[in-house]
Amino acid sequence: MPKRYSAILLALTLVVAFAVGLLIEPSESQANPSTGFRAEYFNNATLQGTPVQIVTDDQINFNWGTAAPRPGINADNFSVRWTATPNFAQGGLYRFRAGADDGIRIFVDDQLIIDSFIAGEFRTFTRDVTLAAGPHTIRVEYFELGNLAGVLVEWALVTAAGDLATAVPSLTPVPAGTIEPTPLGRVDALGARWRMWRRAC
Ligand SMILES: [Ca+2]
Ligand SMILES: [Ca+2]
Repeated sequence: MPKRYSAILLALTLVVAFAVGLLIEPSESQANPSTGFRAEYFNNATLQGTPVQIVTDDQINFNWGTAAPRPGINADNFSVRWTATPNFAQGGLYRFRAGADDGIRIFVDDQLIIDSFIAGEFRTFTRDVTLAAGPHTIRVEYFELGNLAGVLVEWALVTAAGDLATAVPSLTPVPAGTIEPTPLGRVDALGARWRMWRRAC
């Protein structure tokens, strides 16, 4: 093939590759609904009774160590129910990822999609769910029995090309003065598992 045609072919290939690249560009994570999550905190591990506090959490991304999640909430034996109804602008396959110490279960439109509402060290879960465009209610129930506590939930659209949209929420800021110092080794242990998980996903 003459050199000139090779150059044109290469240029065309690059243009097409660029256009395809634009099409499969990861969409933004929806781990952070614009309205945040309604968060109900209970001073028992079973979501029983009236919540002690109802607040808005921007994200579900907490690494509490051995500290209490909020002033007035137990460091052990507490539970939280987060609810949000974000609008999914695009229908398709969504990948939900979660990690928790201790127990977690996640409902999408009242359908249980991740179920590990049992005591245990930090562990991770992934579940793919097909969602039509429009609002869907996400409900996350979590409990902490003792020792370390942390929870992370995020989801992202799996694109047509099979790529997973990047879903890396930043750490939710913790109000100053609400978290007591935590033994470093314990935090590091949870943090290391956290980082391993983030790399693995
Ligand atoms: Ca604890
Ligand atoms: Ca725990």
